[in-house]
Amino acid sequence: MKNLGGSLPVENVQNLATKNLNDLPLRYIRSDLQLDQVCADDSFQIPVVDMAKLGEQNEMALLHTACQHWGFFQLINHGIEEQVIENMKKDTEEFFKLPLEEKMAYAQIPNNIEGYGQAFVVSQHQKLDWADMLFLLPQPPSQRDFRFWPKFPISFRESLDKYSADLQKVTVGLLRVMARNLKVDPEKLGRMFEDEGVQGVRMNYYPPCSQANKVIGLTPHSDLTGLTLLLQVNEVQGLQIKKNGKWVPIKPIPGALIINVGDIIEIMSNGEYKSIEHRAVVNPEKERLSIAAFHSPNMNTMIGPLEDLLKEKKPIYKTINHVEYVKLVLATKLDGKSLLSSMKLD
Ligand SMILES: O=C(O)CCC(=O)C(=O)O
Repeated sequence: MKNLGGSLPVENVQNLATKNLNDLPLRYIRSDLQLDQVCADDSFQIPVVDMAKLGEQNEMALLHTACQHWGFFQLINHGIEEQVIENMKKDTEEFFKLPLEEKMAYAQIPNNIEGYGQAFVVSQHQKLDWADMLFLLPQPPSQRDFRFWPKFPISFRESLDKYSADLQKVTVGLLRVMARNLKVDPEKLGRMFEDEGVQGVRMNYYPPCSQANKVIGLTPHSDLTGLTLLLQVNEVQGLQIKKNGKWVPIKPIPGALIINVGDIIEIMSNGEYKSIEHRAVVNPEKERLSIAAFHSPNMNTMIGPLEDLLKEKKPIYKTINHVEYVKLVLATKLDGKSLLSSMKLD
């Protein structure tokens, strides 16, 4: 993942938020977004899938429809020990509490996607998100770049190592069931994500903002990778997903992981599964933290519809190699589903 592109350095938002400015810098004012089109129906929620029951037909069918119609679901009984999750949450919170100078020791550098800063900034004029993040690539372990891995809190590296490996297993387990639902070879799909599969972990810190209704924590986007496993770190909600033209606020179930289909799985499933736009809004009084783990197949995998699916249907997406795909991702401003459109065949 080195030398394929990076993000431009921008002001630290956590620091900016402490200044309590009356006039926010213009780059954060998001008059370009419709921040208010939020679904008012509280009962409208994403499906809940029980991983312990995925051997049963009913639960498999629930997973299938969740991927087809929502692109999002909450996963309960995923089998990751509570302590592993708690350690990861605690160490992420501790990292963002460090003084700015200490965090800046892990700042992004040119032409590299890892590190502390803001992702997907490709121009000096681009609007910015009200958040900072730390992005690391824990999988495959041979590719780890420890320059960006915090040394403090002292347990951070061990916590991430364990959390990352456990998430990878859950991902592969889910993909095998998805493959059976799609009637493609589960072993083949599983191995693409298991053998040298790529995992990026993004720890998000959204500071409070007194003018929260004018800014956005994370620009609307669909995930450019395969499958995302998201963990809500503290009690403050903020994730919203787009459904029927409205933004639906997600209420995380304690202990559950929020899973979403990314662009690569939409492409591999030849459009059967949907990679859905989502965004994060900011709270006026409280900070919010989340940890998103993005899973992609290994770098030798061709990104395109799975061969098994093309026996009966025509491809609706192009096939390109993974390195080209990553280059395309890094040259693109995070913007709705623009990358997926550029992968569409006419
Ligand atoms: O903070 C959230 O809930 C969403 C995070 C997310 O979508 C991302 O990091 O890509």
